[in-house]
Amino acid sequence: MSIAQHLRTRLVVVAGWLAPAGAAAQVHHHQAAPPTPLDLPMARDASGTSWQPDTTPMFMWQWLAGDWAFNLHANVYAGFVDASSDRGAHRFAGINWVMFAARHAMGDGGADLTLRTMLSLEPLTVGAAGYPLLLQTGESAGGVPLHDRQHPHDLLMELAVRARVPVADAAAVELYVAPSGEPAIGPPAFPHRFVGMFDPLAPLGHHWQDSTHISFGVVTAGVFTRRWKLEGSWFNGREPDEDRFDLDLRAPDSFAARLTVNPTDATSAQVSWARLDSPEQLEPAVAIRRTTASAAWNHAGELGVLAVYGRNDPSAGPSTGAGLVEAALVLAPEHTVFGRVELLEKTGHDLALPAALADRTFGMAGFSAGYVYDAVRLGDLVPGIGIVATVNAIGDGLAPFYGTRAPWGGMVFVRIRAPEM
Ligand SMILES: [Cu+2]
Repeated sequence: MSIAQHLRTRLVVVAGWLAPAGAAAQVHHHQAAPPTPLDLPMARDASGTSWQPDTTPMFMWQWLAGDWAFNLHANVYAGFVDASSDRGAHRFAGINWVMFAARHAMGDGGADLTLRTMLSLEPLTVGAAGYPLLLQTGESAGGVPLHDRQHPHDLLMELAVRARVPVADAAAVELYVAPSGEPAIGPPAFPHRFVGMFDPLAPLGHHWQDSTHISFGVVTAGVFTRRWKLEGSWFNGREPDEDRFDLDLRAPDSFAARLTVNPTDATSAQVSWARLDSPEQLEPAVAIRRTTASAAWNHAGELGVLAVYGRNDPSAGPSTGAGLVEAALVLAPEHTVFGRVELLEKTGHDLALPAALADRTFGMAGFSAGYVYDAVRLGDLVPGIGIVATVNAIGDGLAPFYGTRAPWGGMVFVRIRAPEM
């Protein structure tokens, strides 16, 4: 072997040894996003501290600057909402949120720190009385409980700091502190789920499932591996008040616990339990125990399905439950169809029926289908146009208040979102 050949062999061996470090340095030089604890995929991050399947597509703009990664997500709908029946109405409405996150590595061990805020202009574009949505309930306007309207989100939907620190080869801890944020209850909140990227309208059962996604004062601590996470939250359980521009901070009075499991890259499931001490401003003496279970599946970023069941057991009045199955199917980058089925119970009190019916429970169903066309070829900003229609089914007990057993509603809209990464 010549000296040149010998040297070349040595160089190849040395290069082999150096390759991992060299590759990492090169990636660093080209500004990769900071590493995540346990190498968790970024796509798993959903609203608050919740998880979704790793195969869920990420709709966002990302910048890297220094050791920081900045993400901006947006979903902005504007359109005409219509609801039939004696309790229906119609109006133009803007349904929207943007989310900005900055993530930074802490040390060399894979720990990271995330600052995140989520904002909505719905207080201006939906208005205090909300948009028409048949059988919807929850929160209030003018001191009166809202019914058949969806309340606006607050301006400051989230203002949060999250730290994740590996504590062993396969385990890490997480701490989330949020003046406005989401405690560990339920699946990812509806506006941030895969179907929520296409369907602007809120689920009728979200006050049984994930309505706590805007809570003013949340501390969550969790421990996780690559496949499961166990979390506990201590938080202010009071729902947002009618002033949608401020932070409704109160002393934490409520607790939640959640176990999330992602057994495969395409699946995520959770069970959670919460005690909301005094969620309703108009009924401060009533506490609610909430139990939820959900499972999500996303096939290759093209088909997403989520099922959730939530149950409220109040300290006064009957217990009620709400089930939901929703799905979105991306037929081609431009064409998406979606649907949602809800089966649930609400009380006469929820629906603001006459006092004699307050403690009576009414069954109801909602069947929604929709389509969105996205102009994906335009690049960095994806405008779209879409439609969603819902038919509800109600029983003889409720029909007199609606004048029909099958009230319907829907929305035609334009929509702007971030491109898929
Ligand atoms: Cu709500």
